Amino acid sequence: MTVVLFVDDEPEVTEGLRLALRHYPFEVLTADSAASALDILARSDVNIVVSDERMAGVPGSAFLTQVRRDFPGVERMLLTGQASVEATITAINDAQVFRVLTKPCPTDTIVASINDALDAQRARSAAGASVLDRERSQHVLTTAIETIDVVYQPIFDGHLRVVACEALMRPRSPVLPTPDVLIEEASRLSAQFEVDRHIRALVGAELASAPHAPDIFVNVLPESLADSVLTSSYDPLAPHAPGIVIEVTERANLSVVDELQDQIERLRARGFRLALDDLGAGYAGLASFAQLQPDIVKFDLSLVRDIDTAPTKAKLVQSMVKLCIDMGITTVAECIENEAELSTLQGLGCDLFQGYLLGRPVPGIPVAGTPAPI
Ligand code: G
Ligand code: MN
Repeated sequence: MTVVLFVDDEPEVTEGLRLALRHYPFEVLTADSAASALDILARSDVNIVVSDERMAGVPGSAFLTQVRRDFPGVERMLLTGQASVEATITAINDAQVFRVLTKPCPTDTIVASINDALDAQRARSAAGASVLDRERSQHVLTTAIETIDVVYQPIFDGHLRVVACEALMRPRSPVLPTPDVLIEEASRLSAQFEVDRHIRALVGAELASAPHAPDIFVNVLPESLADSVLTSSYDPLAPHAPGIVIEVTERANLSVVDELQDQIERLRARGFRLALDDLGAGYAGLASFAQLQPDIVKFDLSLVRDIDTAPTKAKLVQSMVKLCIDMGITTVAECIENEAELSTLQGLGCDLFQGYLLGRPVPGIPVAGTPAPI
């Protein structure tokens, strides 16, 4: 229950208020001086103090200033017959009262003012809590991002030699332990840039000491496509751009990216190539295809799995391979797990191959030209 403390040196006034509010859901406390009011505040959980100005001893505005300092969670209002300008200024500037009311004050006005003050109090504490919560979450996320390791999965050409690899993040955070949960949390906090910049920094640092590096495919979240750092000369991957393929998943809704076409042009101008990841996963597929105009497409696991025994998948891949040949686009089949899938995909004319059959993601950039272990 809301507790309201009325402070007035005339007992008729506080009794009148107690009577007026008896049918409202407020617990009414009264005090006849600032001193006894402070005593009550120290002992009870009061939500709102409503004080007279002219009282023997301490004036109401000075008393409310003290309340603000000593009991900052308690809302304050002044209820006065003759407020001087000075008293009102003190009440507003120093006591930061929620409202100044004049006597005689209709019960409705008092009740409405109490309710408004309570609403304001709740809104403030919710905002305070959410700022705190946000800061805490952001700290957890930043700490988790710092734990990220990057591993590299080799990608092979038709002769099964390494021509590229995909950089994949592996968070080591106990709180955000997988890429999916880490990305979800980053999205909730609109911190996708932070994740992707960190990964690019790790890849850039690793590339600086990898003289025989193949091309590197780096996943970026769709929101990060809009990151101006990505297209700047100081991005950690900028010096390596001709050897970098930026992967954007087909699952992405690219409409979240403002000025997508301009940004894509900037990426290309820097020398990056673009890959459409997870094609066939059944999301925005062809729309993303048209928007991104990729240099490379990667066929999703759902198309690759059991393609040797699934004629419809084989037909789909075959026609997409044909389309990609027509458009000068390189095709990659990913998530290949057995030789039957591999030989079917080779037969259908895919250009490049990736999957556990040929190589798992491991630390360190592989050397270009390394043969597959099969
Ligand atoms: O969406 P994207 O293609 O970027 O996801 C790559 C993920 O797929 C990585 O987490 C990687 O470890 C996983 N992956 C790589 N090769 C295989 C595979 O052969 N089978 C399966 N199931 N997953 C794979
Ligand atoms: Mn990928």
